[in-house]
Amino acid sequence: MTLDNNTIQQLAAHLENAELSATAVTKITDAHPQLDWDDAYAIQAAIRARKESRGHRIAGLKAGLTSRAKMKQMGVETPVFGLIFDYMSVADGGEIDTKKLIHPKVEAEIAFVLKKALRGPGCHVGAVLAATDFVVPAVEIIDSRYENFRFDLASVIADNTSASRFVVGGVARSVEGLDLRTLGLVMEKNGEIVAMAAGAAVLGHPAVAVAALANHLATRGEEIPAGTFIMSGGATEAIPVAAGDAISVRFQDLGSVSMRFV
Ligand code: 0L1
Ligand code: MG
Repeated sequence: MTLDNNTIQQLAAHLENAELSATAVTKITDAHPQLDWDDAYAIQAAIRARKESRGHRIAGLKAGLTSRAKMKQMGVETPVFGLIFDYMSVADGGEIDTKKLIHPKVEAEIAFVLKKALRGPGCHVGAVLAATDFVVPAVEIIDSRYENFRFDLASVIADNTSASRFVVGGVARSVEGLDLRTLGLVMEKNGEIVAMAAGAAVLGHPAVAVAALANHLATRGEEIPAGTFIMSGGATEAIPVAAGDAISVRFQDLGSVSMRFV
């Protein structure tokens, strides 16, 4: 860690205010070039504490930057992990108010719900599948608080990995008999296909992203508790959306997820 607690709290307030007022800011490493990943996760934890002190609750966890397409799009090489809060949930087929967001993008993701806790180190695909209650199709709406989505990994971790909204739809399915690597998905924006992928786009198997999250939490002495909802990361690149757009994603074997931006 390179930052003192006062600076961590100030940066958490700065980034959370940017989120809540839908105002873009410059990446925080411009003013704090020495900021490391421990500082960044400490800022993320301080944002969590701010939200919980106002009565919000964690709704799940997320892995981000887990597909080649996303890594290439953002010019990075490593997954990141973030927090999903209750107020970010939008019903399937629901409306998302773009006035509350800066520059939203959508990502199609396979989400896991655990029936058993997962603890690293050494967590792997087999352990994740054995601990999974069911998978569901989801769309994450990311909204980096940084101008023009211009950031480095430390800045984006501190910004809670751009978490903004999420929509769960389709059907919940046990992983038994499902091959999550070959499970295909097609995203349409206003009726036109804008992205296609298979589950293997996420680190070879979406359960690898969940294992990576468990192994990341183990370095902090934490686990993923039973019952946790986890978004495994966008299989495609992120697609920009604006008021008037309708998004629908069809997932093989899992049904579809849709939403409108107003
Ligand atoms: O969920 C994600 O993959 C987003 C990670 C943060 C980077 C971004 O805003 O694109
Ligand atoms: Mg995502």
